[in-house]
Amino acid sequence: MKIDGLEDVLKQLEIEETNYGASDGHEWFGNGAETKSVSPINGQVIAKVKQANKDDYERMVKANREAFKTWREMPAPKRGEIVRQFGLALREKKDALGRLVTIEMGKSLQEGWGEVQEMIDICDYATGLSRMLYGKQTHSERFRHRMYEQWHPLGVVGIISAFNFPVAVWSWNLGIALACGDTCIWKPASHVPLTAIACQKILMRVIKENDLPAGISTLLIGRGSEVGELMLTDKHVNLVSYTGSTKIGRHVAEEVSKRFGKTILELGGNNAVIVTPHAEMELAARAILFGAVGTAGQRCTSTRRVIVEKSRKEELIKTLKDYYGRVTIGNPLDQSNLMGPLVDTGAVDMYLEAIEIVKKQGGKMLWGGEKLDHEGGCYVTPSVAEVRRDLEIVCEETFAPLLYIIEYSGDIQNAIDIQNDVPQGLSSSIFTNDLIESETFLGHTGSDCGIANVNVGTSGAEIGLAFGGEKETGGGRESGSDAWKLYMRRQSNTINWSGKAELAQGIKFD
Ligand code: UN1
Repeated sequence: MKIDGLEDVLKQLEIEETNYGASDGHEWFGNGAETKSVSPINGQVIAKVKQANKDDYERMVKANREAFKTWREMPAPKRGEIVRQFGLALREKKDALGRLVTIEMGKSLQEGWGEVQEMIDICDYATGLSRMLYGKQTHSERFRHRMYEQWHPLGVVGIISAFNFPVAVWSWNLGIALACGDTCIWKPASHVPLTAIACQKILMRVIKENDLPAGISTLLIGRGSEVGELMLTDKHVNLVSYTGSTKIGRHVAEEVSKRFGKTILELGGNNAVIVTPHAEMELAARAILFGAVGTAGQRCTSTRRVIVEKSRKEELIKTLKDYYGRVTIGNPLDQSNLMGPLVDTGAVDMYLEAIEIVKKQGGKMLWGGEKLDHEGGCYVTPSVAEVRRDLEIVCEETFAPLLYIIEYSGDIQNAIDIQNDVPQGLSSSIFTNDLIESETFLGHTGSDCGIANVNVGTSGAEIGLAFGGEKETGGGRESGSDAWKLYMRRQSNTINWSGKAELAQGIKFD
């Protein structure tokens, strides 16, 4: 099988047969080992990349630090204007970049385009934000004193992104960080170097057109154990924003905290949908289907568990079975397919292994879970299992289209308790038309997740609110609301214009 339109996509995005994987924003280089980008669609090598080594890393962080000196002094709305131009450039390349996301990572073309749209949205958001970096002021207890807080640029932001959202997660961090006056260094996941190179090239055009220095945004494709590790221990990287597994996230937190650096952690989820006696079944089933099967179950927000009230269980299983039966699996560039491949053969093995563990632990597989041999790619069928809530594997995040159905009975609080009884706390949903049930779910004894939705699925959040979760999900927040504050340095200021010395708390020291 051939990947349709591949040459054209690569040409539009200026991807060569062999590419450099390191860029300081002006030039390309890469003195590390060569790597290949392989498409999960058919196992084809798309292009090669010369990765960065330790010296390249040093060169880049130096450029980042140097650029920070001028970038932080540029008025915020002018920085916002640069981000706006990046958003315009992305609009021009939306089709090609969305296709490359699909080719390199395997998500459906609709989702590939959706991801680029998420980038455009965050650029618009960050442009507006650049005029809204508000600090609070309050009244002093002292005569003719003024107190206010202001937000200063923080420094260099290290962005380590995951394979499943190869471009959007970077842009959430980049857009906000640039508006805030920081400079950025990006280490993408090793599966998806080409989308990162394409993004950097689009951004470099804007940097060039505006005569900006190198180091505003740098790209570092290289092994985590080599260059990623340097970023964690480097005191010049003020904030590390990491998206990925809880296991690596713990290591990132430890290393960066050792030097009192800041972190934003977006780690694993184990997201549940609660279906109550008052749920609209069609609505719930559609959301569950997209949540569990969309992106082949490889979102941190993917629906992993459905907690359904006893009397609705058979109806739910029947509706889901009908929906799953209509899921078309195959080349994700073909828009008639809803599900593409998993990211690589390792992911397929991990998925099949998880299914064996479910069976061994006493779960009942209802359908799916086969490996498909067609097209030389990493295709599987999505699966559903009925399980007890306390199965060990149910408490883990299996990054694949494996959905657990768990029954509850009695009060809604029972369902919420099951939902909260896992180590992760990213996203959650309830399907109900009952006010008491939905308010209980959203209340203090309700969902303990960073995201809690009513009649909306667990995945597919918009950029306007803060994105992230609690517990082993890491506690970080990115994207909208006031997440920008994490990318800045807060300063509290007191100004005395009384001409007299007066101490707070009424202390006399004469
Ligand atoms: C991720 O899977 O790392 O809410 C991010 C969503 C997307 C982002 C997912 N907007 O599903």
